[in-house]
Amino acid sequence: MPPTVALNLDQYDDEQVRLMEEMCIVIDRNDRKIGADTKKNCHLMENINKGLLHRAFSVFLFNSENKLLLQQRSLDKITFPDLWTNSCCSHPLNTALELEETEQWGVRRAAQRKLQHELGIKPEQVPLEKFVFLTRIHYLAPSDGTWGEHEVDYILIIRTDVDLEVNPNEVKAVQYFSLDELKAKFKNPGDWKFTPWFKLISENLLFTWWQNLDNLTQFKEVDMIHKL
Ligand code: DMA
Ligand code: MN
Repeated sequence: MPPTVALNLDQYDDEQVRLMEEMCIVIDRNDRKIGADTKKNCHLMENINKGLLHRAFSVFLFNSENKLLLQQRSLDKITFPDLWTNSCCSHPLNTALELEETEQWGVRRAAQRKLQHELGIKPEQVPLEKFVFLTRIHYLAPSDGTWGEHEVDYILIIRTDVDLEVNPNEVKAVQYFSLDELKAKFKNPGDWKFTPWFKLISENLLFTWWQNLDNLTQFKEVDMIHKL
């Protein structure tokens, strides 16, 4: 066995290193809590390869013209830097408020918290009741040799016009896309690269939801976990 190389975080942004100490919710394949661990441990491929799985959420924010807000992750992000992705993603933390499973209140609170942190959206503009929870997605995706994702990802849709004040430590750029514009961008990405989860969700589920934004409840699968 080769000796384990100590992980050196000095090369990364200080604030992003600090956020690696957040406590994520560790779950089993049925999304039942079995513990808690740091964001850092949850995102090391070494642990993911042993099965470590955590809870996450993905927000798809549409404006009143049915355009989807995309963000480009900042170069400071430790996982998946510089990639284009859905409006906002992160993790509910291991706190009483964000652990609450009834009506997905915990995940909704985490979404509201991170929309403010990453995009400067005031909580009043994204009330908890306004998120539509559709389904959960279980996926695994490496970022580089060291880091990756292995999550059960709660899909939250919200339709509302918001004011943005982007946090440059999190987000490099934002852009709204119509469905046709995004399809065209996927076909002709130029120098754009997309996160694996955004590609997976787009290819499998997103376009159907997008075409039915007025009737989303038919796609609610509260007990389902898609394995993508
Ligand atoms: C993690 O997102 C969640 C998903 C669904 C990939 P992230 O890396 O943007 O989390 P954070 O913003 O907390 O770093
Ligand atoms: Mn994660």
